Amino acid sequence: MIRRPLLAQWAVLVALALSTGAALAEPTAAQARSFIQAAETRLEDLAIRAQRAQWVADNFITVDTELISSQASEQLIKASGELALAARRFKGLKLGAIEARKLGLLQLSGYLSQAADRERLTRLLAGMNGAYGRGKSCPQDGPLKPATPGDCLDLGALEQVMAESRDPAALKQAWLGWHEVARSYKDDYVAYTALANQGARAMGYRDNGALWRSGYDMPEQAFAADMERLWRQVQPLYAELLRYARFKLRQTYGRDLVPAQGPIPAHLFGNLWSQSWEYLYPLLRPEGSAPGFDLSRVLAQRPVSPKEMVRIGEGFYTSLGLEPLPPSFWERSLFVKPQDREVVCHASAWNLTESDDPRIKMCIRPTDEDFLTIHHELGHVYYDLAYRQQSKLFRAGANDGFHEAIGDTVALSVTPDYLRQIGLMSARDPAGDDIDALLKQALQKIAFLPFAYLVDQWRWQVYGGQVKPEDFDASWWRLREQVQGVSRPEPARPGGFDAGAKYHVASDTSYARYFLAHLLQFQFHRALCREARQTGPLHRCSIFGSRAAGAKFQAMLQMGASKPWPEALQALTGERQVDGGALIEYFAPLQTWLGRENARLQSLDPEVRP
Ligand code: X8Z
Ligand code: ZN
Repeated sequence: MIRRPLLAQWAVLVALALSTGAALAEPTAAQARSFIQAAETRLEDLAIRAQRAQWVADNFITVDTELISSQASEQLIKASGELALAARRFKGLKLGAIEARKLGLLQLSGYLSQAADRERLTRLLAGMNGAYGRGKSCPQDGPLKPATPGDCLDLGALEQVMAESRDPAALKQAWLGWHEVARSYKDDYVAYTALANQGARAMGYRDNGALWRSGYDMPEQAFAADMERLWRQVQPLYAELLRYARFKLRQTYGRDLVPAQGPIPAHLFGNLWSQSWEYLYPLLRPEGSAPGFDLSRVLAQRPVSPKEMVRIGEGFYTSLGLEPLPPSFWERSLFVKPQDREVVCHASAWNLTESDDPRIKMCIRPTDEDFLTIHHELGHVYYDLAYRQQSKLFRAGANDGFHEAIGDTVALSVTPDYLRQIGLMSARDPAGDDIDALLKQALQKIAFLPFAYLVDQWRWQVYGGQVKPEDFDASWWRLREQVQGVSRPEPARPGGFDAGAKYHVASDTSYARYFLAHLLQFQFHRALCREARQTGPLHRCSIFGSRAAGAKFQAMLQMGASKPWPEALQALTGERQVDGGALIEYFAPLQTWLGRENARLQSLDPEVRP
């Protein structure tokens, strides 16, 4: 990235030359090595400071914590930008594979030369993050009108309405209420993306989207093409599921609300973003099937406390031979939503030293959904712990999709058999049949794919300048209608920012990672089941208690980002490409069933075209 003021650029290069005692013009391999070492030390220190400040800001949302956090982030992006720029000096030098990889990783950063720009960027980001965390809807009438006038619903309460209510008016009100929140930070997002682009361009990237796409050990255009290939591979399975959902939603909500063709209103999927449809399960259950096991009911009835839920999650990892979490994890994590202050409840995992201060932050409720999210977050924690012996630049996932896939892989092994083994389910509890279980799983994993695909399709267009601020909503809904098949519950009003109602847009976290993770986790699961000598169908396999699977998993986790990701994938699975084949194999019995069931439902509801 380019354009730090020439003077400052010069100062860095001179400092570098002085520190190594060499001429500026001809950098040597030895200089490159000492540059990398100094860079790692500097980044390590600043990253920990920035994360600690953000931990506090997310746990205590106030004007001051936001400011402190953005200042610490400013120091970090200053350093990473300067180092990215300085790393380019070694281009073309013959180096070992490790040094060359580290120099490449260092350049995956934007560069803003002006302190004022960096400060603005980090302030805007901390502000949006805080606004999202504090976001509320305060209905004055309608079905959600509170008993006490002026009471407001926070994100958790609105999500609960979406999950539990079957009243379309209440669902719509909750949906619209949450989507209003982002309107307040649309201008900030516009200003933020302009600065991020400026930083990316200064490092020679076309825009910040190109910078994001460059983090996958292949040319950025190849990554975009790969995403499209993968979406095409799994799209037919999604289309079958959506078709099935359409028939069933028409039965529940009527033919006026759920059209025979074209997009279905987004507020009917049990989730504010229609990204996971698990709460539709009671409506979509296969007719005549025995109800499956309801983990949420057991967790709430026993009751199992949030901390115990995390302990159970830890128990899965230790059964694979991974280490127990340190005492500090239990002391410092946030498991329960505090009543007396604002926090960012969106679940996250943290590591606040270079090695051994892992934490999670979650507002845990006793639900199946949160139980699985705990496994997801612990996946991040165990990845962090596994690669702690690596040097700073390699202390990361093989790519960000890997990081998101680890815990989900483990959660795929949370089967009825496993729940019986640990006593959460009794021998008498019905396990439900396979189709029932697969449908439940598909409502999370398959329903998620188009959403996970489109979030960054949209952001790449924003960063690329193809989508202008005045078209944010129109372009967002074009994609959601085309890819996901869902529509806005009512026409957008000018100045809205529906994409910003998603945490990852407000916090500028890339989302392609989750799309990759949803394919990778099935590849990992298939390989680990093989390792655990499980020969049955993939959806019944649990690797619980398999040291062999654990060792194989751990071997990949320990690699961190030290090798291009295809090597990490190969170490675990023998494959070198992300591929939807394992997911398709997992859901094969359901796909066959959906085909038959959709044909049957179509004969009952012929308005819906084949
Ligand atoms: O954000 C998350 C995790 C934290 S990395 C809870 N997820 C995505 C989301 O909530 O939108 C997990 C699945 C997708
Ligand atoms: Zn995650």
